[in-house]
Order: sequence, then structure tokens, then C-alpha cells
Amino acid sequence: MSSARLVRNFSIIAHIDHGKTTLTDRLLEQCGQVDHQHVHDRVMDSNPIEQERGITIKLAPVRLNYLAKDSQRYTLNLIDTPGHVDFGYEVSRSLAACEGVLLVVDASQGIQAQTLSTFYKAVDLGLKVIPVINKIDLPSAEVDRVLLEVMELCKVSEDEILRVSAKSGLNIETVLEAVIERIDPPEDTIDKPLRALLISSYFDQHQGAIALVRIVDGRLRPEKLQFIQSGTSFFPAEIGIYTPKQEKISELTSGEVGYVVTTLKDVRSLKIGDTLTVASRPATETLPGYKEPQPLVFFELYPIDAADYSALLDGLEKLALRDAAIQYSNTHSSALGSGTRVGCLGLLHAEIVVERLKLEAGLDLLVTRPTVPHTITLTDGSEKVVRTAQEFPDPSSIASVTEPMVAATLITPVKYMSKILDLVRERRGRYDSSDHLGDRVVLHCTMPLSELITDLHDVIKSVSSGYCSLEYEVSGHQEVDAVLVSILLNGEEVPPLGFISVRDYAASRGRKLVAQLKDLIPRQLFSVPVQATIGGNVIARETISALRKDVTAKLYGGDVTRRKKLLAKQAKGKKRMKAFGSVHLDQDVYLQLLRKPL
Ligand SMILES: Nc1nc2c(ncn2[C@@H]2O[C@H](COP(=O)(O)OP(=O)(O)OP(=O)(O)O)[C@@H](O)[C@H]2O)c(=O)[nH]1
Ligand SMILES: [Mg+2]
Repeated sequence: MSSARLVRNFSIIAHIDHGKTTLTDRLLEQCGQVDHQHVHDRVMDSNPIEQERGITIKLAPVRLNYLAKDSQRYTLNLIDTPGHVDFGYEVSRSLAACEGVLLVVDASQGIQAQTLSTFYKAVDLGLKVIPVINKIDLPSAEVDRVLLEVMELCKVSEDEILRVSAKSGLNIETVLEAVIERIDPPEDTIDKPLRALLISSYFDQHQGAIALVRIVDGRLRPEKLQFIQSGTSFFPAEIGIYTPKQEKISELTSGEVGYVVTTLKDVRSLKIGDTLTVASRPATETLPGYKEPQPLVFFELYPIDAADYSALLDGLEKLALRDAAIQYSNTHSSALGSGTRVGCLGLLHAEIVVERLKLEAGLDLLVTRPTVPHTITLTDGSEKVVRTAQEFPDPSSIASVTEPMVAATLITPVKYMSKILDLVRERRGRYDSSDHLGDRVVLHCTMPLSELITDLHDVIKSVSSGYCSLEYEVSGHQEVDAVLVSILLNGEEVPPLGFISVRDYAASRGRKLVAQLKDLIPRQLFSVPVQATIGGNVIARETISALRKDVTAKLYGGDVTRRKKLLAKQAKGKKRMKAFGSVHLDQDVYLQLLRKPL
């Protein structure tokens, strides 16, 4: 137990890649908490995908034990957050557990779209913001320009802005001292009945469901505990903190952040934002929670080998145990058999889910194009939410369609502004207003979400030489004239290749996809027409010409064992493919198409 006066709770927030995780690693090092025997570059990004991609996808708490200049030992509970827009909800949860934040800004980049959104989230919650300019060691650092931007945004004087290099460790101590001086200690409410906010959860193979909590009032001890909203109760097997290793302690008290091993089998019985209390002496008032993450993109997954269906469900189940933002439900297609429809927070999240299933469950999967949910009013007056192209109803039964819209914020140097606005208009967006930020401009626009989950991000980066950044939030729905474009191979429909498009762009997108398919599909022994259709009318067509060489010839030479081997190899290859109109497609074709936007 530590006295609340000597506790500080804060999160590190920033635009993607501005150095949150590196700074967290350095702070750990400063407090002597890095185990040099097991040290790898990134102590905090612990899961393999985070390590490989160098991005944070889940919030991570850690407790620092810091001997300050005033000779007192402080307990600093820090939460490292992800910067990518798909994982913005993790930032909101982290902020709910803090009294302050370190707002990190890359000295070579300045304030970016995500910097603004996370800053306003922190201000809305009344948190103390400590601005930190990072990467001052870089030759391309423009510390003075960034200082002005930060002073303008945060309404602070120059000497309140810290200047550090998380890479070299320069000025790291100033960060810890500023946290102690400027962030308020949590309120000391140790005598009240226990109320702990569930910030996050994960599943450990040996320990079961583990809850990450911020103790708001009272003490959390080994006694029967209960969640107020869900009613779930349990006896904790262990209480502890992250240093960053799990470290068992006897109790957590008001103001502290730590973990509780719940022994529950299903992590989904832990509802993020729920209030934990003591079963025999419950608190009555729940803590203000926060919104559950809402999936924004949906796609379908089918095992290429139907026998793998149960392995697919198992794999997804395991993933969902660790990642509460994944939604999935069973679906069936006449052409593809049994599959699942998966909802994710964005394209990066979707890519990570598919990657994990392939890696961890070793599955060959057919992935349909990610789609945003459309709400369709049918001619009989009923409403239907269509999450993937495969569910799109017959055009004659549709009265109207609406699609999700987003409020997008783009920050760009003035000289790229007109190019960016052209791009926004091309993607069916509209300009709403703008502000100035130093010598750059902040554009507020409204756009269809479906236009954002394509290559928009890459295109924006390329027209602005990497200087424009984008951030968005779902803002409502708007009516759209949408149609289903179907793809036919050799006269037979290939449902996973179909897509929903606004009618005006359907023909050009259909042509683009048909041309991509012509390049991607290997030539066959016969010529294969590739067509795109809307409601049965052909809008684009290409032909994959036939292979001239007789590829089966080699099957007939040589001895029996060699022929058998070749046949077996061929059968194995076939298993990993799915036939449409006598054309076999393997998972690589789908995966490559996903990366080629329309
Ligand atoms: N030169 C220099 N590079 C830095 C500094 N801090 C971080 N970096 C580099 O910047 C890149 C991104 O750093 P991360 O710490 O992963 O950034 P992040 O903000 O945690 O990124 P996300 O969690 O994905 O949002 C890495 O390649 C770091 O090595 C610094 O002070 N100087
Ligand atoms: Mg990170």
C-alpha cells in the first residue's frame, strides 16, 4: 500500500509513431526497472505482432517506483497507449484511469491529427496535460516551430514544454519530475466502500481471465468481489501490479492501478467500464463507464478446406478472448459453405486478425473485401443492416440505403491544401471548416466511412509528401445510391469478390477489379471471361487467354511412383483452392486483392 499523496496516475498519448512506447521504455530504465538479462528493444510492446510491426495495439499499464529529487519515493502508474486511429478506444479507457497525461509530439513532425484528438479527449476529462517534444536528437527536428505549435494548442508558456529524446535518454528525468510536480495525486478515499473501474482485460492460458483495474475508492483485497453492472462475482486468486512483469502484492488501494486474477473462464464476462466492488459490502453507485468499441468494418472468412471450419471457429474464439473489440457470427454461403462474419475496428485491426488466424491457427482462408455496414430500407418498409456484400438484397426490393459518415480532421501545410481538398471531393466528401495551426491548416471535413477504409491514407501521404495527417470519428449516416457489383469467372458468380459501391463509381471500380483479376489469376487450359455485373447487366469484361502448353504432359512420363507423387502434390494444391466456374483460386488471390484498393 502506498500513501495516495505519493501516487501519480498518467497516460502517454500521441500521434502514431511519435515515441510513446520508446519513452515508456526509457522511463522504466530511469527507474531501474529494465531487466537487462531479458532486454529486447521494446520492453512495452510485448505481443509478437506489436514487436514485428513496431506499433502498439493494446494499452499497457506499468508501475514505476521513482526516487524523486525531493528524496521521496513515488509510485507512478503509467499507461502506454496505441496511436493508430483503429485503437482510439483504448486511449479513452486509459484516460479514465488517470489524473494527467504526457502529450508527446515528434519534433520532426509537429502536431498531427491524432495529437489533436487525444489532446481534446484529455482536456474534456479535465486531465492535466504535460506537453513533451520528443526526438529532439533528430537532424530533421524543428524544435522551435513545434514549440510554437504546442504553445498555441495547449495554451502554455515555453518553459512548461519538456524537450526530450526518448531514444538517447536526454532530459528523461525532467519528465518524471514534471509528472510529480504538475499532476495531482489521486483523491484519498481509502475508507469508502471499494469501487474499481475495469479498464481492460486479457486471457492468460494458466490464470484465466485477468482484469486490469483502477481503484477509485477503498481497498481491493483477497475477498469475494462482484461487478455491479454484470453481476459476475469471483474470489481473486491473485492481486498485483506490472513492473512491467506481473508482481503479486497483498492489496490495491484507492488511486492505484493493478491487476486481479479472476479465475473466470470467459473474459467476455468482464465488461470493460464495469465497476468492481466487494460482494459482502457493495458500493451502490457505479462509476461512469465508457462506450463499448463498435466495429466499423466487416468481412467474411471461409476456410478453403471445409474441414477446417471448426478450427476457424476455435481460432476466432481464442482471439476474441484476448481482444474484446472483435465481433463474429456464423454465416453460410451457397458457393462457399460455412464461414464467419467478422467485425473489426478498422482495416489495420482486420489485417491483424486475419494475420493471427493464419499464423496461430495455420488456416488457409478466403477473405472477402472489408465493407462498412449499410442500413437498407426495403420496399415492404422493413429495415435491414447489411454488413457485407454477400448480404446485399435483390435491387428490386430496396427502397433506400444509408451509409456511415465520419467527421475527418486533416492537418496539412498550406501548400498541399487544394490537392487535399480535391481528394476529399473525389472521395465524396465535403469541406466543413478550417483553423490555422502555426503555418499549417486544420481542415474539418465530412466523408463516407467507406471511402476512408480504402487507400485514402496512402494517397493523402503521397500527395502531401508525407506531411498531411488524418483522423476520423463516426458522425452519423447519409443516404446513398448504392449497388452490388458482382464478379463472374467463366460465367459463374464468385461471391467473395462482389462489392458494394456507390452507383456513380460502380462501373469504373468494376473495370479496375476485372483488370486486377486478369493480372492475378493464373492462366488456365481454356480462356476465362472475367465479368463485372450490376443486377445481371455486364459493366466490365476482360478475358484471360488460354495457356498453350499442355501442362499435364509431364504427368504421363516416368515411373508409377513419380506419377503418384505428382498427383498427390496436385491434389494437395487443389485442396488449398476453391473452384469457381472451373477456375481454381487460392487464398493469395484474395489477400492480394485486399491490398489493391478499388
Ligand atoms: N531519433 C529518435 N527516434 C525515436 C525517438 N523516440 C522514438 N523514436 C523512434 O520512433 C519510432 C516509433 O517509436 P514508438 O515508441 O514505437 O512510437 P509509438 O508512439 O509508441 O507508436 P505507436 O504505439 O504505434 O503509436 C521508433 O522507430 C523509435 O525508435 C527519439 O527520441 N529519437
Ligand atoms: Mg507504442
